[in-house]
Amino acid sequence: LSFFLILSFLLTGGSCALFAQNPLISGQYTADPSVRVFGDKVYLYPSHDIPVRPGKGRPGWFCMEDYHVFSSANLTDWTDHGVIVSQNKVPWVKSDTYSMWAPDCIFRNGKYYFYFPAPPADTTLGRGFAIGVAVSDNPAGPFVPEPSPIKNVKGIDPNVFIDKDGQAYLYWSQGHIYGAKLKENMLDLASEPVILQKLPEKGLKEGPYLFERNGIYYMTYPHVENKIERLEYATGDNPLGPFKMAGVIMDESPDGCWTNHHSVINFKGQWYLFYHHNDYSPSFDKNRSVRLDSLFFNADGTIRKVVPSLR
Ligand code: FUB
Repeated sequence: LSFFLILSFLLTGGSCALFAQNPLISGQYTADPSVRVFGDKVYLYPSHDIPVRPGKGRPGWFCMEDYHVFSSANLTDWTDHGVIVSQNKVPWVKSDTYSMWAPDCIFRNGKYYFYFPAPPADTTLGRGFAIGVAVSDNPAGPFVPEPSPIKNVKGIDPNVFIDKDGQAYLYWSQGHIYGAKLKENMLDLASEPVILQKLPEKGLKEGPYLFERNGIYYMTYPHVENKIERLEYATGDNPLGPFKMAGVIMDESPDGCWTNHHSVINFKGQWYLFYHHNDYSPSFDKNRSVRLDSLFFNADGTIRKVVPSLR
């Protein structure tokens, strides 16, 4: 094992992959991994891609009707805790759209808040996606959805960050990446949404994920300029920016999957990047599976590019 670790370390310029069991979950598709450390376990909140069937979803497009949560104490053995939220059990969601896209979850004041985007049934809320919250006493659920989506938020890919001073922020995407402060109740905005400044202007940016390390705020996001998404990051000294483009975390996939979507955690002193690829569905890139690789920083806080580990 140590021979392969040293070889991998040399071949990847230091960003060696410590896990060889990618993709992490078999038996169902998992995408858009939002991963959190709660207590001594890691919780994975992915989207749940399912194959399109007659009457279920739009051919050639993403199809998702619910969310599962998985947990692991060692990043190798994962327990599926089952469905935590489904489209036909959320009062405000248009229940036949199969568009339960990328979620996130966070802990505050004894409760777990699960954020998810979906098209609303109420047409006065406009076309496209709204973002709602479901609340639980336990990271594995049961989660109870709020009756309405968050006011003043239109878009997908919610991400929540709580700063050291206790202020919570919600990020989401709608072409650009938006951010706003959240109230203490974690259910309402506490400030007007702003487009985060100084991220690349051209090309779709989505899937924001913000984390802080040694006083640096890292805004990380998939960015597509030429058909396939690349994971990039920008840094700043404030959770709402302005940010400065700092580099690429993971290059575009060379073999097809046009989306990538990720999250970053520190677990037991090691940093990890969770992301997705269509490993179990090579001919259809909207049936994806979650992957994991170690993430390393340089002394100046820049991130070393991650080379995806192979199965
Ligand atoms: O999973 C559906 C969408 O694909 C997500 O919301 C995006 O981030 C992309 O991964």
